Amino acid sequence: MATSSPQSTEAAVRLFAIPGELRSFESFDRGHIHDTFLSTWAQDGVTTRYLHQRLNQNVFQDIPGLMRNIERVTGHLERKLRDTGEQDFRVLKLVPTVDGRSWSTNGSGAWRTYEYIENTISCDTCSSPGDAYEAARAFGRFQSYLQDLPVDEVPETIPNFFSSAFRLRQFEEALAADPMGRVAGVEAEVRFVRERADMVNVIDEHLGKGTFPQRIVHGDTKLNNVLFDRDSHRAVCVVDLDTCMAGWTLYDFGDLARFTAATSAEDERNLELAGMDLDTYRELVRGFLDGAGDALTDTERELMPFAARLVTYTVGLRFLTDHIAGDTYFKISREGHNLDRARVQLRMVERMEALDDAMRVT
Ligand code: GN1
Ligand code: MG
Repeated sequence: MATSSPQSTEAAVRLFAIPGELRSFESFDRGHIHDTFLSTWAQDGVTTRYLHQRLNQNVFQDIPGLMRNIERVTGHLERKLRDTGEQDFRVLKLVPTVDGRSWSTNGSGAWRTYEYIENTISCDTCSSPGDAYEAARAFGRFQSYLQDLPVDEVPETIPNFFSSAFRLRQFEEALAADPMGRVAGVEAEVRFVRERADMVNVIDEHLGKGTFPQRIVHGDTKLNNVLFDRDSHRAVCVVDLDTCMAGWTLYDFGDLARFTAATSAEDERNLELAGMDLDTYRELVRGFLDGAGDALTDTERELMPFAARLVTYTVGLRFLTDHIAGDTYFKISREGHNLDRARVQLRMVERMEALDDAMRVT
């Protein structure tokens, strides 16, 4: 994706109906997919900030569908919180364009804008077990609020996004094509992945049999997708609604464990540091169950440790596939970045296998 110049970024920011005068804008480094910017506006002595994103159209080929989903989800959550009177949880608010739409395009791409939520912080690691609990409860609550929104109203915008079996097929295709000649350098990882290929069908089989239903999930439950109140460290908002669509409940729990219970950064190069922290994992279980309430069936509870392993395996597979395919999907900032990310995930899977008994949810 071409980078956007300051001029085109400014022009994009001005596509939105923001009152006041634009004072400044800066790049705001977030995630592996979109380009994010923060702008500051002044009106009557008050400054207000906004978050703008240039959407990655290589990853999201159906931008109207993506934005329609986000409108539906934020609208539903707003109504829900209004009806229940809960005031400790906030919903992302889209800022309309000057012609009243939720997104727009200019020469540099497709753009959307959110109100920036002040006095909050996002974290890449937990500063206490309480952070893990809070984040998990927030994602659990988020999912439970969406339970009564029919899944066909928030369809997949990236086909098969949550299907591990599909991810394995993409991996095998990349291996066979080997466009960069990188397969020879990842033999151990390929073996590791193939030895565990059986895992990928388990969830699809349950969904097929109807053991548990498809539900609308968040789909990217990294710790840094929760905003914490700066002072109290209570979780106040769940952000990054791009992958909020029809999926399986435990994907959210699994991805939460993958990222938040990790003992290292997602892209750590020293694999000695990679692994999973059991105490953090247990806080995540407790928080997610408290937040999701009775939404989970008994089978889903039993599958929580498996989901953690499967999602970690699947995201590892995606990073490895992208490394082999030539880094066309995830943004990278160094050579071998996707391979480093993949190796951390696979090491975590190994640790989770060893901890399987201890990870059980009783
Ligand atoms: C991507 O860009 P970010 O960090 O929000 C990806 C997720 C992965 C994650 C891995 C649309 O999310 O699925 O789990 O990277 N998002 C998409 O860190 O593919
Ligand atoms: Mg995301």
